Amino acid sequence: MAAMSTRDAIVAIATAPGRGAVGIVRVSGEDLKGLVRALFAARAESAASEFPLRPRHAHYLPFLDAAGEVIDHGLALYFPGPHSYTGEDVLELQGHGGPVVLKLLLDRLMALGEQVQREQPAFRMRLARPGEFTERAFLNDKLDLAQAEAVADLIDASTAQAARLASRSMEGVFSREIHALVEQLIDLRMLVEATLDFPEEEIDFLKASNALGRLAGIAAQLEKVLAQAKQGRLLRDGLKVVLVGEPNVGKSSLLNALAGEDVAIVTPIAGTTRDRIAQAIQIEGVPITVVDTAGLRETQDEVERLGIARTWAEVDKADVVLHLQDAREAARTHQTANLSAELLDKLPPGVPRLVVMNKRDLIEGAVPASSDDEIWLSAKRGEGMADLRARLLAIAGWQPAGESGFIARERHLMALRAAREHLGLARDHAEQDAEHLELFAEELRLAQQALSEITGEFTPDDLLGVIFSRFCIGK
Ligand SMILES: Nc1nc2c(ncn2[C@@H]2O[C@H](COP(=O)(O)OP(=O)(O)OP(=O)(O)O)[C@@H](O)[C@H]2O)c(=O)[nH]1
Ligand SMILES: [Mg+2]
Repeated sequence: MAAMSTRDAIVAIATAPGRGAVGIVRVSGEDLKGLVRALFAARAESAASEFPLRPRHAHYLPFLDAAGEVIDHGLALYFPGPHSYTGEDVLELQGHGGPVVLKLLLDRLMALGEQVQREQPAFRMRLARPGEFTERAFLNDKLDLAQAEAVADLIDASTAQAARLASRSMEGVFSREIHALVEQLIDLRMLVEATLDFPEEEIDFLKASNALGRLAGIAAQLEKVLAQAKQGRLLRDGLKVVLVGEPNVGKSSLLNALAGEDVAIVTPIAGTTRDRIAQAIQIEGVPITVVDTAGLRETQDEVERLGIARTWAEVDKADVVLHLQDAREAARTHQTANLSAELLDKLPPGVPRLVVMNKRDLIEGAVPASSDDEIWLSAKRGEGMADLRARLLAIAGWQPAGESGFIARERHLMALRAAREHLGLARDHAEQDAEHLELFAEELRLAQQALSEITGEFTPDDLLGVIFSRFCIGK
């Protein structure tokens, strides 16, 4: 088989698998005129060899198979390049959304592709890889990389807030922040490099041009972008919260309270939960996966032991661990349960742990006040739940940003942090003395390069491959 080329026309079913009211098959290629003519040959004949589809107009037409039988009736849309999603010619067929109909249409298009190839040997058509339409949009400068990623993030968004921020990134809000930083870096670099050509002036350069002041300004702006990017990353990836504790302390009850429905079985029998149960919830638009686990205790029961092993496996992947305890026990002994030591031992370093004193409705006398690392609540009655939600958001570092902000990925945070580091090194060189001007210039260049990775100007091909392969087919 010949290697996949970016010059091949590509085709895919663009709508989700399964049944739906409408299903879309999409084709993109440098020149699809032959394919469009072949598909609507009957219509072209009747209209005296006129091209069958007007650009960007919806045509209601029969889609015919090779024998001239109707596969479906639907809408055909033709977007000649470069005014299309991919920047190439794009053909979209919108038919009825059944898996069989769409497969028939897809097969028909592939067969027509071969027919066109016999007439125009340069033409080749194949099935699209995941994300390949968007990859072409990127390669044809329709979108930069941060925008292309935002397309996938919009599709994958699990809360309305995440979707809104993805949409803003897709419009270029994040990219513009990066461009603004890059432009300032370029200005400063030009100044430095001009000075490097006149070494006798180096000494005065830093002072005269206020290079350090400018650098500080760029660094401050970068901090703001980084802070927003962190919020964007949180909305994209969410937070994994794992509930652990001895049997019967109310972990499953707390999961149900957070989820607002009966997800997990609750009984007074210790050892009720055997397997982990994950439930997606949201708090103020931040997606959170809550994982209920088997209660931790010594046991001879094989099933329960396997469950407990899974509890520890979940703890390993947690962003936050909620350590549940029985409030009565704690109120009586005035100390948190001694399981903490073992838990602390097994916690991956740096994972925040929050003690949750559950069943506070059963304590006699006053309920102790919740603090930053200890929340007193009643999962059963819902008392104190607001404290827990607020605390989880605080641990996540969530700051409601209103309508501003943008979606971001870990990759972007890494690039921003790398840029910040290079700016710091640049400052160190400049502060030492003017002889370090070349090193200063080099760090500015590296900072710029790190930022450009976000928008894709300096992104290696294999990374692009990884990014686009995570898209869905047909996008
Ligand atoms: N009064 C009171 N009872 C509670 C509260 N939370 C849970 N319970 C009760 O405690 C018992 C155990 O609750 P679960 O949620 O099943 O406890 P668990 O920690 O999931 O237990 P395992 O799955 O066995 O590890 C049930 O009878 C619950 O109704 C609470 O806040 N107040
Ligand atoms: Mg349970």
